[in-house]
Amino acid sequence: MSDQPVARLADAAGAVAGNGILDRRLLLRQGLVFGAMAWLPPGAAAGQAGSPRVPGSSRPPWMREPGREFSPYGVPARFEQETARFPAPNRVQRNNGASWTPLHLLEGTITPNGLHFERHHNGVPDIDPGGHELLIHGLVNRALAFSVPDLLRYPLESRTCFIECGGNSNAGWNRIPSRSQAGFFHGLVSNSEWTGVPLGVLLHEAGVKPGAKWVVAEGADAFAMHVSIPLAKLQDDALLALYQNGERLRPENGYPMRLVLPGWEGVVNVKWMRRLELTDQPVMARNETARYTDLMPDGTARMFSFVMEVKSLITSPSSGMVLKGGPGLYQVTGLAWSGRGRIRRVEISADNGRTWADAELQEPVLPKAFARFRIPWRWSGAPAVLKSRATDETGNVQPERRELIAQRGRHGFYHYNGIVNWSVDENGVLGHVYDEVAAQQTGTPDIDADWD
Ligand SMILES: Nc1nc2c(c(=O)[nH]1)N[C@H]1C(S)=C(S)[C@@H](COP(=O)(O)O)O[C@H]1N2
Ligand SMILES: [Mo]
Repeated sequence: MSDQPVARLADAAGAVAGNGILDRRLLLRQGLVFGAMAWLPPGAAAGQAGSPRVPGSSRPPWMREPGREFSPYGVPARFEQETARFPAPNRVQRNNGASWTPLHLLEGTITPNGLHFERHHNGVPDIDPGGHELLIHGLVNRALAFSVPDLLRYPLESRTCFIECGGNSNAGWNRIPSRSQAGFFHGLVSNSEWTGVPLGVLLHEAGVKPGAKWVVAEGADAFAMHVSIPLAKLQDDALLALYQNGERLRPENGYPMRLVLPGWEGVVNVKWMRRLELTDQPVMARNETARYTDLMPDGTARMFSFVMEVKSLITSPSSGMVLKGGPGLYQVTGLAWSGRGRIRRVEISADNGRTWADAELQEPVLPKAFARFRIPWRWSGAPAVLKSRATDETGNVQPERRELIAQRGRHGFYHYNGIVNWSVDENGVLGHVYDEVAAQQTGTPDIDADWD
């Protein structure tokens, strides 16, 4: 490493937690040299270690002939093929399953549409919007049907929020730490700007009858997926989304229309929406009884646990990566989100939770949406354990895995939001570890990686 002078500067600026965690404000100053990616402080003399090579007389091939022509719809660079979803169909029925967002390969906070995670119970329907309508009926003054052109006449609104499957990260319940990369362990969550008609507007138009408390939402897929949703949520901040990050919804994510219920578990964000029936009680569908309930330590099952609790994940460096530059400065970055509102704080530890320091949160920090955090870290070359811990604006703090297990027992399957530990060995290789090997004593069988 050629960053000795800079490393001394950082030392002088002061570590703020054990094992090399540095003040987040150093990110805002210029002059830090991170790992292998060197950039020069302004005004630094050329020829210094780490300075960019001055382009010479030999031009690369792409400068010697005109580039290719325009294209109607862009695709990623051919060198980025590995930035892809990780699909895992069900062993029994191939159209049932999920594909994970490669969170560890992405930056910023918005998930590109082609990489939004997928969870289908019976495949992606090929819906012709010309032959599709949404029906609102049941306890309403007048039943209404809306085609796509009907809906597009309403004033549209946008909300940036995450959608997270209740089964996301459920390998965290296993006795043996998952070896998957961060996104393929925690990537049943994605974050988009959704645009559509606020549900409250459509319900108002239909006229809600007294006594209506629930709405049964049904999709137009071959599973006819349906769930019960409290009416109040639909009147609060729910959208009937038609657009995703500026373009019409992708078929995988609900084309031509889907429910978006900010902060609530994936399953109630019904895709390919065809029917909303207002009722006085829940319908007790498969996906709110046999699935998406939480077996508690006392043997009872928690139902209708809609809100996705506060959570965070270091996306880089993370499991499977290598600190290629050897000992020196690195940027620790990741995502935090909460179904209860804004992320207030993300703390980072490099010494397995003994000491913590606040990471920088990238503005704007939106409610019920991904927040990006960053902090500089000087890796000494010795083994380390990196953790991130998020707190939301309601004061809820992401629990350690052992705290989550103490609360919820060992029969959990959904709603895993425990703190994640990435280990770093003396070769700079990142892995996943649990704090306590003791959790192995219970004799509970491992959960197979699964989605419902
Ligand atoms: N109609 C329908 N809606 C559905 C599903 C489905 O299989 N059919 N899966 C649900 C589940 S379990 C999740 S986690 C989310 C996933 O949304 P996505 O595929 O856009 O990521 O959609 C929900 N809505
Ligand atoms: Mo889900």
